Amino acid sequence: MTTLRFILGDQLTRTLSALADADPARDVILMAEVVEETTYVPHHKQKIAFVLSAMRHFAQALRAEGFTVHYIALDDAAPCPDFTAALVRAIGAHAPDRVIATEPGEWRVREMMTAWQATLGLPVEIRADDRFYASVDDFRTWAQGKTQYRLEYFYRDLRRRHGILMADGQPVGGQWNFDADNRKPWPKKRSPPRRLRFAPDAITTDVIAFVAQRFPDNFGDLDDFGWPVTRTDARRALDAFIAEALPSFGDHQDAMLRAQPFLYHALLSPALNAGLLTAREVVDAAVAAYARGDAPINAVEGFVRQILGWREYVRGVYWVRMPAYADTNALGADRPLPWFYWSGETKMACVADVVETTRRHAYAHHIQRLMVTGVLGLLWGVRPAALEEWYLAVYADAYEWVELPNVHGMALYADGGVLASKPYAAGGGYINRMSDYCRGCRFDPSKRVGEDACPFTTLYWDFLARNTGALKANVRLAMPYRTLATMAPEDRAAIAARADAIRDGTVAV
Ligand code: FAD
Ligand code: DLZ
Ligand code: SF4
Repeated sequence: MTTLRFILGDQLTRTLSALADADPARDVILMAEVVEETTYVPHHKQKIAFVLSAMRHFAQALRAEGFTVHYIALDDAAPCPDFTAALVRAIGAHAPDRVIATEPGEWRVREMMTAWQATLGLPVEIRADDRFYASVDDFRTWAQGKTQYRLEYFYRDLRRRHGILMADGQPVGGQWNFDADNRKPWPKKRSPPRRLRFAPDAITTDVIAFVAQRFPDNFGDLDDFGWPVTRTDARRALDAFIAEALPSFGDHQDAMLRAQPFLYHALLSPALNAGLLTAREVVDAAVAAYARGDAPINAVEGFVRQILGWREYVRGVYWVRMPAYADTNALGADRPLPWFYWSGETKMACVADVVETTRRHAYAHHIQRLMVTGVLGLLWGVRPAALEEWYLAVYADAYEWVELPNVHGMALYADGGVLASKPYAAGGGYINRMSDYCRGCRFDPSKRVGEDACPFTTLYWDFLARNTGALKANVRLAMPYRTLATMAPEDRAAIAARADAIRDGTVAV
């Protein structure tokens, strides 16, 4: 009896459920580079190169174990349009008795998978993706009856359930959350540490050349490609992060520095989301560093919270709320995405830097994604789907299960508060406090009107004014609404006029 096991590009984990009982003597493994996956959004060139190279390396490792791998490459004479066509082709070649797959990371692909059994005419078993601490059913049970979900309680439940950073039923260090210690700006004169990057090997070099030729007009550079594309290199990246960056991860988690995107961040999300690392081994490595006394609690708790907390939480929100989640637009935002998100041509020093970093590395760290390009989209009133497409395209770690809740819920508040208790809206003052961007910018973060007023600051006050109906009752926004109420009508009119001019392009920003 031959079983065909279909492994997708973000399922490159040897312990994946679809491979759990795989037998090299009988089974065939299918992997397919397909047109639809490489084009359903205009992916960054590095994202495509990362996924294809990691897939090719994973196939090579399976073959070395003795498996038959049916690998369809995009540069084959006859590439496949989509996953279903790849499956049809492999079924024709190997006449399997059944197909086994692991549930995918995107609603779009799940719809496709659900149709397979009927269209292919043979049994298709879709197994749960057990690479997460919480199953979708666990999250559903936790979320039952709640109209708003809050990370903190979900995270505490997972800490207790899995005994992570717990001692005698209490959180290690005496508190659940060390966020208050983790908001330090970057210290003057400190240089960021050198970070481990990986030179492309022969497979990656081939893929990079192919991507450059096949996707010449896609956003992004390939020159600085340095992502780990094998499990061995991903483990090296994890070890290097734990040794060199984790101890200071907490302190400067929210800091931003011009032309320095990595700071003490892990740079592990592409490897984690593609399956080269598991969440458990990353969390275990951080907790072990704490146990050895190699990293302080604020760093380790802050890091664990990102993975055991946020990563699990956004996945739960995605699967429990989709497909309706993507269609909500609580603030009625309807503006197109400003062109400078792609071109980087803007006088706003912060935005120009984040777009440039994104272009060079298919990466920006969390606060850059949230408080620069995310908040600007919120304040500008960009239509959620337009900003979501940008985020899904430009980051090497972007799959819809993780991108959508972060953009739709966290950055844009388009879900009306399911994920966040208030919009992350902020004027230029926040960026000025947490970065060195404003020092080299032609705008002044403290000004809301006038030629040199910071667009973030103008748009922030305009955002509050425009959304008074939807937001004024939110107690967490009481203070800014009180300030807004003290502004003279002519000041408010001047803010609204400048905000309109910024959005319409009459004033160049
Ligand atoms: P670190 O800052 O070092 O954090 C460690 C790990 O924690 C990350 O590798 C990641 O796995 C996890 N993590 C941290 N924050 C989050 C979060 N909010 N949601 C889920 N996991 C988290 N992350 C993605 O993996 N893919 C995305 O498409 C994505 N889109 C985002 C869009 C927006 C608007 C925002 C605000 C955040 C987004 N994030 C996304 C979350 C976060 O920005 C990235 O996970 C992080 O920047 C990856 O870099 P790192 O590995 O250096 O992370
Ligand atoms: C992101 C991506 C890209 C660019 N290309 C492929 C591909 O050719 N083949 C493949 O199996 N997966 C690819 N992926 C990842 C898929 O988009 C991802 O597996 C699905 O969206 C499900 O999460
Ligand atoms: Fe960004 Fe405003 Fe600061 Fe310029 S002044 S860097 S636009 S926050």
